[in-house]
Amino acid sequence: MSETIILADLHLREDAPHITQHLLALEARLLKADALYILGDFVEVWVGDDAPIPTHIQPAFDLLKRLSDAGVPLFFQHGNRDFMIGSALATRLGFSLLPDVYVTELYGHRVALLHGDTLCTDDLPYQAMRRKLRHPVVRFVLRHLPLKTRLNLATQLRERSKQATGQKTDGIMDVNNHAVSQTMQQQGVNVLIHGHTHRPAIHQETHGLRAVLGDWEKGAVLLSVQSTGLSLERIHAHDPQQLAYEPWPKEG
Ligand SMILES: [Mn+2]
Repeated sequence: MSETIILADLHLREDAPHITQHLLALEARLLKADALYILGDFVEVWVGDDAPIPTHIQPAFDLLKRLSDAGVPLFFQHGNRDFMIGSALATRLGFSLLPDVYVTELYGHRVALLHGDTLCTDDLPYQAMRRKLRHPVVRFVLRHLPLKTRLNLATQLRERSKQATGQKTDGIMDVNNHAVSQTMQQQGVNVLIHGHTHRPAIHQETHGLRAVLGDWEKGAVLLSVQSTGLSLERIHAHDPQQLAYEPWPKEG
């Protein structure tokens, strides 16, 4: 079986070695994949390619390097946690950095890939902060701050985000239906794949399918894209469980 594997939201971090293990357990399957796409928030925090990689997540990066060395095409999209991942790391590990919205053709079907935070338009304070942090001038300044300052800033931002998230309703933190329709129409696709919300599912939308990845707390969550359709799976201790399956929508 030929498949392209898509994942997101591992939130790899020093105090969660089990997540690194979920990824390492997938190595044999990933080596056989046509390509691997990571749709952001691969790591919980990233303050720059010059920062030391924590011991417990280093093996995850070593795995990416082994995959690219073996010739598996690797693609990476920024999430809100790891938007500081840069071309230095991309070169070191052998992955391509994709733009925030990326349209590609998989097995003859056009699909749009994105992290997903830009679809959560009901969360106005988040969107305002995102615009500030992603501004080219701000990013330039951030990149040139001393490592220690960047680490302190990252801790503060995470604390603020945790507090804010606790006060928001479920609906506000999910995608906005209008933003989904608009993105699918603008990109001319009937399949949209994203992460960020940690609500794994495949939805039937007005313009086609929306596949949502999940976090990795209870096992690896991946979308296997095949010539026949899309399979959303959770894999824990080598035991795969299919969460959802949909054939490709008819081209219309
Ligand atoms: Mn996210």
